[in-house]
Amino acid sequence: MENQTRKKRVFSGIQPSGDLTLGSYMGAIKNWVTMQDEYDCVYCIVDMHAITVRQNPADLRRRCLEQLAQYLACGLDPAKSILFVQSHVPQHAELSWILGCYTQFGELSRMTQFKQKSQQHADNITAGLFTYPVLMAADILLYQADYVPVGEDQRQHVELCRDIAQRFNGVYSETFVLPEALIQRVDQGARIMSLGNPLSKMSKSDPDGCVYLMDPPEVIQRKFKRAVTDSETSVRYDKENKPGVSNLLTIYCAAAGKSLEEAEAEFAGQGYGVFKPAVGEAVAELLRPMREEAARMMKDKAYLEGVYREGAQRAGRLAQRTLDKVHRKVGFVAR
Ligand code: ATP
Ligand code: LTN
Repeated sequence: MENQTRKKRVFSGIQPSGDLTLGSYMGAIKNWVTMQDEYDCVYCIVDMHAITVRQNPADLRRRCLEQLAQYLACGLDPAKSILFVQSHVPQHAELSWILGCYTQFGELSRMTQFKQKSQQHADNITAGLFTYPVLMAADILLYQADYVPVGEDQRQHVELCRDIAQRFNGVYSETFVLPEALIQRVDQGARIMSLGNPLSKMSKSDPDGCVYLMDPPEVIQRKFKRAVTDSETSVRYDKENKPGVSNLLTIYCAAAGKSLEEAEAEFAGQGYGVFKPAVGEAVAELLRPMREEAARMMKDKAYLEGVYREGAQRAGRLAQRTLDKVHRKVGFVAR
């Protein structure tokens, strides 16, 4: 009965490893907001994932709170969804240990993000960085999530999570729901590229080429005017030969709610001198209300505390149910 009436569950999270970017908004958060009405959503600030690379403690603490304010300003609503901080719910770490015993070394070695991050942080390749995807699997499986809305870069981690869940279910019996990654359409921001280097992903830990949700309009305009394009003049989508312009078109479409055809028609015959400021303007207008609302929220620390405390309590109850089940299955003595 419970299963028939239960809404599908959604889980996702973002690391407070830097300020939120236009990439994380278009690739993930925008989807999270619209899913709230139809699904039972759980959204997390994954601070335990953030420490897989070295963080300054004061910055990490500040960014966690700012990220919550920005989640709320983007339209995540604590009356509809559970919003919480990962380290406040210890079941994540507990399940992660157990799942690590059902994950192969070889599987983790193949993860693209691990390979990239261990190159970027060659002097500090920790066990945490290596087992990062196991903790992510625990995040998702604790809540029996059906869907995981993420950007394209996270598809591989969700696939691994499914494999781990399937393996565990196979060894014991049906324990975990098998989650599915939900990825935006490409022209709506599945993968926003850096403005400085359109061949690499816009990433919050790489400030060059990043637009932050909290950037004021003049900064946004400056960043778009400087965006790398090509030596032609025509505004058309061609990812192979015109990666910079194609990325700007994607951003424009996602920000202004237009299709690629509409956008190409709008800028037909116009050069980049018209196109780039128009993209900047669309993005500045999209972000303006969020920036203002987040700044207001940051002044009300008591409200933010109330939101994350209540979120942790609700999340903890759901998580414990799954963890109890897992303890029984693996053969731990009941406490
Ligand atoms: P870091 O630089 O610390 O790795 P990041 O900027 O890549 O961080 P994440 O915290 O890894 O951001 O990602 C948050 C969410 O936003 C994830 O679902 C991710 O897939 C998505 N996302 C991040 N960057 C982009 C992007 N450039 N385009 C589309 N989606 C993105
Ligand atoms: N690995 C993700 C962040 C993340 C996540 C999750 C996303 C941690 N746990 C659970 C979805 C579901 C990233 O780097 N963006």
